[in-house]
Amino acid sequence: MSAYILNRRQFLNVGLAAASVSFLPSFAAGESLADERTAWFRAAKFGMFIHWGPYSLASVEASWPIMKPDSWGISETDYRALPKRFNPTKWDPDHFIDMARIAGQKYMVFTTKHHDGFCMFDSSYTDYKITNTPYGKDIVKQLSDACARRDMPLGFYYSPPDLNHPGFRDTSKLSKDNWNGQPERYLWSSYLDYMRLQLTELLTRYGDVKVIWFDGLYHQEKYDGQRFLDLIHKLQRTTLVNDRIGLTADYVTPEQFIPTSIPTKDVHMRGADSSIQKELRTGVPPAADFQLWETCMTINQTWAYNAHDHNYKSASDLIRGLVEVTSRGGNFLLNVGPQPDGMIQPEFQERLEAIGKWIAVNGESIYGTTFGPIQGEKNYRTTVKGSDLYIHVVEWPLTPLRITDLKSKVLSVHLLADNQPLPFKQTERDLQITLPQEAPDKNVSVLSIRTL
Ligand code: FHN
Repeated sequence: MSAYILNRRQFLNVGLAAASVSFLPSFAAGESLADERTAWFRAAKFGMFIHWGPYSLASVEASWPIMKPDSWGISETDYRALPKRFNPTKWDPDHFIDMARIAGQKYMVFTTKHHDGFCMFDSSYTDYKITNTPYGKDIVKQLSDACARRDMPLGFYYSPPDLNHPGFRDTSKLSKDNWNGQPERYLWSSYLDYMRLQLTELLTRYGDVKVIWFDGLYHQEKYDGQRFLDLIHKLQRTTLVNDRIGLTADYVTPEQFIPTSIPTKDVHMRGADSSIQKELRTGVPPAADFQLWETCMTINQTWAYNAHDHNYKSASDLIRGLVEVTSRGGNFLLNVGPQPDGMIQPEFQERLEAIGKWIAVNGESIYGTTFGPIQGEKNYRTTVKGSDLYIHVVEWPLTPLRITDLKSKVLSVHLLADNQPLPFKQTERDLQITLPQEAPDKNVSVLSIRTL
């Protein structure tokens, strides 16, 4: 496989098939080409997605019950009546920040408005909002104030589809009939103006907004995304924008799947469309081709709180997912759907705590790293940070671990689990690391290889 010279410091990547690696004391691949705007995001790696609204009262998905009513067993009338009894008395934003910190999640993205159009913030442009519920307070303000006070980066999910706005669709009909929106109607421009006003509220009333996480669903060109990208940059230059308003902006967002190789700019990852995998290049791309990305994923199968959905991923699955994502240079946005009382369900808390325990030991191999120079190996993944290479062993081998064509001089190899140095032998051709019989971590055991 061919090697790529990245730039004057020659961060040499070699192809995956040889499973060889040669790297020089260097920077994270791609570092030199990304701007400082994304530096915090690229370092943070692991975030908390929060899907929350009155729909949590009914244990149904956000918005989809009125878009596809057959799947959810609640009428549009009943769904739209839910805000009348939404009163999350146990809601405490500090509890969510604590939970994110325990899990090792370094940023949060919160649903300010999902497709149903209900606003979890006190928008001046609609009555369909949190301050018109028994709860009565601006939940987005409470969360943004707490995040500012505790230095937790916060982004806002904002849905361009808005089933409640008469400019988005003919609201005399049921949502199931026209939930994709009706840009052909004369009222469409009034809806885009409404979006502009609400995005201005979100970017001027709630402090430092780290991300606007659009979720445009289909035919996103109808939203004139560039107009909103310009607005966001005018109001907060450093706010990152994802790829779901019809243009790529800062990063792409594979949903509920992890790309099998490192995403590159020539292959646009279309949100939930995992079929894109076949178009992905294999191997290690030149830094200039690397496409910043973030996989978003649920812990069970529902984005919103759903008491009937017990299809939980194990903590081990989620830790493995974090390793898979970061080994290809991505971020992992793991979702919680809070209960109607404002608490996080115990099954989610258990998993977040387990991930946090793993990260407490192995976090240096995740945070601030980027994709490793070895890709496609069966029993290990790699990340890199400066001149340190991390080997995430996912299947503990019986024989010594062998890495070929390592040009750099290895100074030390040790296990992150117990900081114990491991015996190794380096020749021109390869590096052989003698591993203990048993894997030190039942999930993923990590080696740190320090080089000259
Ligand atoms: O329809 C939404 C869904 O409810 C959820 O918000 C996900 C999260 O990325 N996005 C859309 C489905 O692709």
